[in-house]
Amino acid sequence: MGNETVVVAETAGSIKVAVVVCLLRGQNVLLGRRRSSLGDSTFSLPSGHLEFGESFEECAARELKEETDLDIGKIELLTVTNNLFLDEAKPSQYVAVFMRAVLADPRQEPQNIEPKFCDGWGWYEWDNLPKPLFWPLENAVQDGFNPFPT
Ligand code: 8DG
Ligand code: MG
Repeated sequence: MGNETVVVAETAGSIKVAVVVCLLRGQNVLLGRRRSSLGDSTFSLPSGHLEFGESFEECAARELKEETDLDIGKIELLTVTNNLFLDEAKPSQYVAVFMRAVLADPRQEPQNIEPKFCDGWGWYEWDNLPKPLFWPLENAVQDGFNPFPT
């Protein structure tokens, strides 16, 4: 019994918080094709890990800047999802905090700052999203998630 507890503790992964940015411009949302051990080649929203002391808004602005060089204007909290990645060498669980944001300057275009992690950024219509989507995003869409104001 005691040994089992130790095994579980060693193999169980960590729980992390990811902030996911739904950057909206008109009817479009910003997506990029991932280069990652998690969801390689799938389309996902810009996202990253919450750092100690950060607000969700600060994290979203920082991650977007680091990955696209874009600057956020208005930003608000949308929803959270709970995602288990069990197929990895080290299983992990992500609490994904979805934020909705618009650009400070709508004329600004995304740059692919981290080409090792992303093939490039593009604007896509919500009703015509590219495939395949990163599975946590696909799940959210299947559950009726829509970042556009109603
Ligand atoms: P960082 O180390 O630079 O902070 O993070 P990152 O390297 O930019 O991480 P990321 O993979 O871009 O995003 C963090 C994680 O967020 C990702 O590995 C899995 C998790 N995640 C979810 N749901 C979603 C989602 O819907 N979209 C995206 N992009 N990531 C998500 O749990
Ligand atoms: Mg990222």
